[in-house]
Amino acid sequence: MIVDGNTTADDVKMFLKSKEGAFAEGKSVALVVKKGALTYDGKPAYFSAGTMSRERAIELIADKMDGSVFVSTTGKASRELFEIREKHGKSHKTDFLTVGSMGHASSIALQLATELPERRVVLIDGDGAVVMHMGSLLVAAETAPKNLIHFAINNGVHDSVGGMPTPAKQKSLSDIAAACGYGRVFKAENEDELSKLLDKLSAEDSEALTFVEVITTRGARKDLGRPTLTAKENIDNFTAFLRE
Ligand SMILES: Cc1ncc(C[n+]2csc(CCOP(=O)(O)OP(=O)(O)O)c2C)c(N)n1
Repeated sequence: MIVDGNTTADDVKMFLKSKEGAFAEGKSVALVVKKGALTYDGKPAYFSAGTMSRERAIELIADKMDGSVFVSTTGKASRELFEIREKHGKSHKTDFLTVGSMGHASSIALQLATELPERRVVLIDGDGAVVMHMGSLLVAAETAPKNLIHFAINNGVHDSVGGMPTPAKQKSLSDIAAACGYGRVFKAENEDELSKLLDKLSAEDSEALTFVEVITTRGARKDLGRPTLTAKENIDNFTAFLRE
């Protein structure tokens, strides 16, 4: 069934009723929902105390942590990192963009940091992604590679897919990371704080697994594009870079 702006709740109910036989036989039934078919009159409660955009935060992290191995989370964060590299004339080979598997960037970065103790691994995560696989925080804290810096961009929403609030709104991810056992935890609420913290982190040899919660605004540039390299090209270039 195709659901569009003219479909009523009764149409859907009747359709599902007509498929009871198929359900009883264990068959699959599909409802395809057209863009714009669903509306919502309620007002979500947003939290965003931030003044800096996610893209600016990622630009600062990419710039000041230059020379690191990067892993970025699913969605617009990875698209922004890709465009930042283009803008700065930098190679994409240092960056693993986690396509599709939201929440897994942290486990990918953890394993990389464990396997590559001589390299600094920078993880750019999202609050929705942290919430989705929060157990990974405990695993990371137990493994505790001191060459991993876990940045969690907290805009309070699933920005990449329409901006629905995440359960992380008004919760402190940095407090949660500390409670999970991360060795060092920071929170940057604006560009100045992030910039100063990055200067400190980039200049030192880290002694502990580090978590940085970065508070940002919601939303992205209207003209944000998509990576022009395929996921296969990304992984091929990235693995070649790791072997260098
Ligand atoms: C397992 C899985 N569930 C859902 C999605 C769809 N999805 C892609 S990005 C995203 C939102 C990510 O939210 P957050 O981590 O807060 O980052 P933001 O988009 O706010 O930068 C969702 C739900 C997905 N790719 N994979």
